[in-house]
Amino acid sequence: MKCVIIGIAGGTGSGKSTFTNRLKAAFCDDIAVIYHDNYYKKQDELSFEERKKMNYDHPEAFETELLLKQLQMLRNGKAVECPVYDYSMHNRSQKVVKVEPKKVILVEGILVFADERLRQMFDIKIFVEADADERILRRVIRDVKERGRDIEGVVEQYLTTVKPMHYLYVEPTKPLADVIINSGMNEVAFQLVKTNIEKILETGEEDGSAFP
Ligand code: UZR
Ligand code: MG
Repeated sequence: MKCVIIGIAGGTGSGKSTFTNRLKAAFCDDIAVIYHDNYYKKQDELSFEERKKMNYDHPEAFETELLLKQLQMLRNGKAVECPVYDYSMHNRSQKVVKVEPKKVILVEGILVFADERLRQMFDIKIFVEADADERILRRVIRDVKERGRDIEGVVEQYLTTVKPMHYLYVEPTKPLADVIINSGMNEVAFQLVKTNIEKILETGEEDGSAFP
């Protein structure tokens, strides 16, 4: 089975997970989704306080080798067991999720275009962009509501690592994308990508013709 791997990158809070999750909801079991965040390195040897201070916005924070290996396995038609990350613990959890090989695989994360080997894996590269003020506002709400953080901690993390790393490693990958989407909440962009995936699922081919 020929499979098409679609990379979805973008800054924190740009709406790339929302965009990805909407596609997953639209296609359910017809497509597979993998989140690079789940491949943050295991850090069992560090204390919670030490883990809290780590730089999670650097390409080295991820075990990208494992993701590359698992994408290759999916390409070869084999199911994989993806790790699951626990943000409130700043560590990988004990859980794994089984991901079956599908014709279309979405791979989402802030830094999925920062690694040359990963970039080579993608048949289509989509970058979700949004203004920095919108991204930080969304991030504050999300990290407090869903990731067990307090406002002061989110702001400090944003200013010390998230923002500088964004301009160093995330933003420079934008020109490497095939398509740049203006926010993950963009309905027109969503419909365009959805239509393209429908076409791939029908024909099994990706010739780029569904994109303007
Ligand atoms: P998205 N992250 C944490 O805050 N703690 C962790 O243990 C692991 C990751 C954050 C990470 C990055 N940054 O900005 C964000 N920090 O998760 C990526 N600091 O996730 O794209 O959903 O915002
Ligand atoms: Mg996300």
